Amino acid sequence: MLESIPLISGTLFAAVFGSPVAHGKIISLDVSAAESMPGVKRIFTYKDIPGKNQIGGIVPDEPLLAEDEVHFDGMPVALVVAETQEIAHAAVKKIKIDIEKHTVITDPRIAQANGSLIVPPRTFKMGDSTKAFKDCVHIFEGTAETNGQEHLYIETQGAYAIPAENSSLKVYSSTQGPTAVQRHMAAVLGISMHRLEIDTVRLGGGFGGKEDQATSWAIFCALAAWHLKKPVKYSLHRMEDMRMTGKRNPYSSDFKIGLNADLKIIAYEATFYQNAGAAADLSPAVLERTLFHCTNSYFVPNVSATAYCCRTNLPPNTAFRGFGGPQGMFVIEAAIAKAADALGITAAEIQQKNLLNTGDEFPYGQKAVSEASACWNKAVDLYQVQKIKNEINSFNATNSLYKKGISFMPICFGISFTKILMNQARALVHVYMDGSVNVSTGAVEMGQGVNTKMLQVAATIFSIDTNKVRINSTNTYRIANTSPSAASATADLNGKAVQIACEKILLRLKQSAAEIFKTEPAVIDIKDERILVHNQLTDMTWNDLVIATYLKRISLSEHGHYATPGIHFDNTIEKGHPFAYHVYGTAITTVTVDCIRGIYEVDAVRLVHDFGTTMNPIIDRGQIEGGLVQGIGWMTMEEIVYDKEGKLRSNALSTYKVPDIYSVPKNLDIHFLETANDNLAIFRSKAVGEPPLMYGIGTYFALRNAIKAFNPKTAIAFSAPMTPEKVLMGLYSHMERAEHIHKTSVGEQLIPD
Ligand code: LUZ
Ligand code: MOS
Repeated sequence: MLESIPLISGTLFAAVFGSPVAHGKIISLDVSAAESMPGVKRIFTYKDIPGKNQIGGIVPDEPLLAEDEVHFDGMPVALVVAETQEIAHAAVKKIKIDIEKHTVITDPRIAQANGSLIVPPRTFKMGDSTKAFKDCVHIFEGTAETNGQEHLYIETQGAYAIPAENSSLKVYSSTQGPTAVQRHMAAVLGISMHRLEIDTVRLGGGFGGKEDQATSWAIFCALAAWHLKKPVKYSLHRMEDMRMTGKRNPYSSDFKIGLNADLKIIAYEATFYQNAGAAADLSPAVLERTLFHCTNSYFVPNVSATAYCCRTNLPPNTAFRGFGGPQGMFVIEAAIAKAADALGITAAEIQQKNLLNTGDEFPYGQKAVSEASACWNKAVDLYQVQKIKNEINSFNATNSLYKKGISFMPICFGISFTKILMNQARALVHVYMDGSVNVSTGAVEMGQGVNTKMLQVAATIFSIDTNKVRINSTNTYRIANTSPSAASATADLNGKAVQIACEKILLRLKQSAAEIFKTEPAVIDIKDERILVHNQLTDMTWNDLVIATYLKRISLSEHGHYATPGIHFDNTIEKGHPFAYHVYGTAITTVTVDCIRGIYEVDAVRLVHDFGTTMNPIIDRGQIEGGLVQGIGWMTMEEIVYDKEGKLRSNALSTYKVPDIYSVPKNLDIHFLETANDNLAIFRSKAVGEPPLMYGIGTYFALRNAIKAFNPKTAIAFSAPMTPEKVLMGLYSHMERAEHIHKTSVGEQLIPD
């Protein structure tokens, strides 16, 4: 987005000096050499902050600029402002700092053992798991690990701050949450929010990485612009962005699962150690969603799940598509896989028997309106699963260097911000006298297509051509107190606000037409820009009615407000009805593993997804495709590596592998399960942003099954991502298999088709 905003001449450029040490006490900071470089305008430290040096959203534990301690490698210490971006970066290298090093903790379990928690632990409980385990025939315990994930939005973090009239600022920010930027900027500058116009045109991707973490970069620009009275821009270099910003929270977890003789899961216990990094950021909320989704798509009558938000010396980890949900789901899928291994059956047998039914209770008290079995059964029939299984079995029986694996991945994701108050949105709709319509909402377009959906809502309510509607940038002067575009809920919340505003204007237009036709508003309709009376076409068009209404001095503008009804949650008892509805689906994944090299391909992902009644199949399909591939990346190749000193080793795209076109499943089938249940989705078109990421978990378990086909005794740990290195180790954890390879006969099919 920043690239599309023309630069004002005289614009200065910023760059941050980040701590070279992950934990320590600052003894001295010397910026003199940097400050005297030609082209450097000024260097700012925390001492230059007019208001509060604090940007923590949930917990006030995050200074904008370090004062006397540093808590992660790359933590901002000073801000350089220069005539060019190159000079700013060169000056950063001339800053000298002396730090007394303290112990660096990167492991959440060590942090927890040291009592280093950001918020007190939370426990979700239903039934009595301790008692229920006594009735279980089969009990299995284990651990599971999921690593972090780099957001890798194509557009890095950045902002452009421009001094405006009367001690105010206009700040273009690549943020999912313009209000979060405005609120923290006001506090740091010590001014009121009404002086800060944050404007967001569209982002080159967010994925959660700009829900909270866009704020600091916008404030850096604003701080410099405020002091220097000049426009200041900062678009991070990719390596700055990777080093200084937080990622998906890694988790280390323990599980215990108990089944009865019929393979019903009777009891489940889990302990989640969340690696939050050096500050709270959104981690306490992410932690909560892990608990909400700890039983995924299954009904378990006795559950006890505890989660620890552990402070470590990594950059503060944050929201990432799924927001802790995927981390929780991976653990119960690992528990089921472990049980299936021990019982000599497929995980699918256990999964299928335990799918949620309508009326079943989640551990947090809400009752399910479930499409879990509908999605699963449809997938089994539509994709002829028995045939796929037979093909895999015969392939595996006749190939020893390649093995195939299959998995099922049912998903269930709750739609609404888990913080009830965030489930509100507003829209401002103007109908101009020429019949064109301008819509502003709190929704931020970041490639997910929300602006197109907002446009569809307005055009549908008015029954006018979409060319008549324009969606504005997201701007804090037009729409106030917005929730971030997050939680898959943006189209629902803002779409409903657009709907409310448009319906109010529509009613006035109908009243106006009724006066003209000397009848009742109830018999007036607008269809395809024509006015109907008693379902009879008239000569009057949309444009005629608009101008006639304006001439009667009737308002053609409206501000709509929507707050999701019926949701509540009491966190003193951890029970309530926090979600407007749930989204369901099932993915069937098949993979082929090269058993010499450890590399693999995803042959096919065939899924059935609960869209409700989609309002835009092209956008929704795009969300499924993107989410799935992003989930496959998280589960297979994307490996974040911090060393013991807390330094990011996977700090560029040469050392951090993300999915490319070759990682996309060779075959991708998406079936739209159309469900017509009344729900709180906009036009009953269910939220689609985050849920598909979790289908990627299926790839992990399909790979594990392929490894088992080669080496049934493999001791492979539940540790994602399943990189080719881990696959190789899994394949050869028993050396007798090497002999098997030598026996491969000439002429055997080496390359699968
Ligand atoms: N952000 C947030 C989210 O602040 N609260 C949530 O519940 C949430 N869920 C998913 C993604 N982002
Ligand atoms: Mo998000 S993880 O919906 O910002």
